[in-house]
Amino acid sequence: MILGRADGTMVQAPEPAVHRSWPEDGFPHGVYGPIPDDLTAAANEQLDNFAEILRSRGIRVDRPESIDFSQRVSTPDWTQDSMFGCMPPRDVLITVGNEILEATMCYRSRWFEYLCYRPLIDSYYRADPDMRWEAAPKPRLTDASYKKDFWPEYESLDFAQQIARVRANDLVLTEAEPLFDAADIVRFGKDLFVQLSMVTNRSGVDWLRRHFPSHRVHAVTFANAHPVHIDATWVPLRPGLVLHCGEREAEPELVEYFKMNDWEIVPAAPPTMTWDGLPRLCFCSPWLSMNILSLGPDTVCVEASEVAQMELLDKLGFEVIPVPFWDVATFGGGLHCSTVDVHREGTLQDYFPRRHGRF
Ligand code: DAV
Repeated sequence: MILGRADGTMVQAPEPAVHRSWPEDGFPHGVYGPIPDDLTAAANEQLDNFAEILRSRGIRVDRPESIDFSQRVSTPDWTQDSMFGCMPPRDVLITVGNEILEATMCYRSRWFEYLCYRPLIDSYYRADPDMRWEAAPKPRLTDASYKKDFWPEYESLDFAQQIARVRANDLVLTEAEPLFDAADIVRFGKDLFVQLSMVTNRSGVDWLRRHFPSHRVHAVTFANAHPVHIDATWVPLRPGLVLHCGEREAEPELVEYFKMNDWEIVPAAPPTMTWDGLPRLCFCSPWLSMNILSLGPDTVCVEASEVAQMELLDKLGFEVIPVPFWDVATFGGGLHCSTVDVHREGTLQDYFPRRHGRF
């Protein structure tokens, strides 16, 4: 596995795709800078502890290299006043079969994030002559890739109006070029489900469909007003069992596709974490409670204070490994976000022999 690092992570400078505002913590909209040292140290302690837990299970754990994320970066098309960090490798990389693919990303602050992982990818590539190393087309990210003045308009809508926009994928990104984050993709063997979101557009899904011709690539949406990454919404547990954030309703056609292929859809337990209890400067939701890391069909890592979630998984027959992790949320996610599985045992399976509608 690759496991991220908290070092040097920034509240990133404003840019069209990102709206951050934490006035009570010293970061009102427009103010950017390093996340305070005490938060970084607490997150690194939990990350290091997680690394030890994984290693004690015989898993090799590799870590990326932080670079100076406070630096201004530019391409011929734009300049961005800061980068972000390298805690959530899941956003940037996906392993499919013998391939590691670098996602396009759509934040200018994350355009260069792949560099943190290049030393590792390079070492895997040299060690394994069968490995494929791919990078999706680097996007231009000019102003044409973003809807102008999106955020104030979108925030003025009510929930039902926002969900209608989510279902239509009429969000901050335009279709000027393919854009996706790797964490909007979830693998179920031959089927790859890709969430259309604030960071993934239809052109991105189309690119993935053409890139993985031996897989079935499906665009999906959920009733989440701020969709960013699918891994706190629709989480495979083992063949035939998927964990669903019930608050974020799935499309009926997706539900039917799973049911007719004999999958059981289990609603996740309500999080123990509350919106008010989230750590400072956190841009994720309490549903990181279901952002679990699967070590295999019988074993899952779950955040240690998410008792209801652990009990649910225990009842479903899993060995549950509790891992304290909420201090990491500020840096971009939970146990799944912070990891990328580089190598797993097993072969490609088709878990969905029956077709339904567009699936
Ligand atoms: O609250 O749904 C999920 C993961 C972010 N990387 C959320 C965020």
